[in-house]
Amino acid sequence: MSALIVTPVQAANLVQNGSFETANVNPGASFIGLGAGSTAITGWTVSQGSIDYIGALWQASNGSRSLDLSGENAGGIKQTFNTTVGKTYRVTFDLAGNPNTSPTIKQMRISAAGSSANFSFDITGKSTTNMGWLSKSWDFTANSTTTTLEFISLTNSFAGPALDNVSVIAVPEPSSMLGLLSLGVLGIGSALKRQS
Ligand SMILES: [Ca+2]
Repeated sequence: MSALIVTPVQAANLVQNGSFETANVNPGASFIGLGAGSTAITGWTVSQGSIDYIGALWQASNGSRSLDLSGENAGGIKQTFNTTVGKTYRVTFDLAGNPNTSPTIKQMRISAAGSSANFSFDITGKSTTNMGWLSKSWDFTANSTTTTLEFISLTNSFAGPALDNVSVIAVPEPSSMLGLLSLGVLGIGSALKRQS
């Protein structure tokens, strides 16, 4: 066989501070409420209402800090990063819900580049030490050289969807996937030729 070694390339996370670990405030063992316009969490802006920046109040999915997207009402958070027009990007994030208070079903919306999707989380059986974090993903196609990714709560209370561990990576284009596929076919073809 030919010595074609394909090294997996770790795609760069386009979002900074996606785990919400860095900020100029410290939620410590509890939490801190942040209102619309706040940029206290590095790289992120509170986009509407208010959110709670959660410290050791409950178990984060990654690191030691996470968010409740409903602070005193339905809040939101956003970040803008560079993108390539026409390219598809995959957002992954971890979703749970404030387990302390109703409603039982927490709802949120993710949006970028003019499209959006809704997600929900059921806190039944969950607690601050058993949050039940779920990994979610959603794809969008960029229509500008910069894209704003936003997560908003659709739960208008003080106990909403919990968010952590956000990343955005460029999805490999179909053409490059085809390229890899044809390389594989060529490899098999030449291997067969050598056998015969
Ligand atoms: Ca975190």
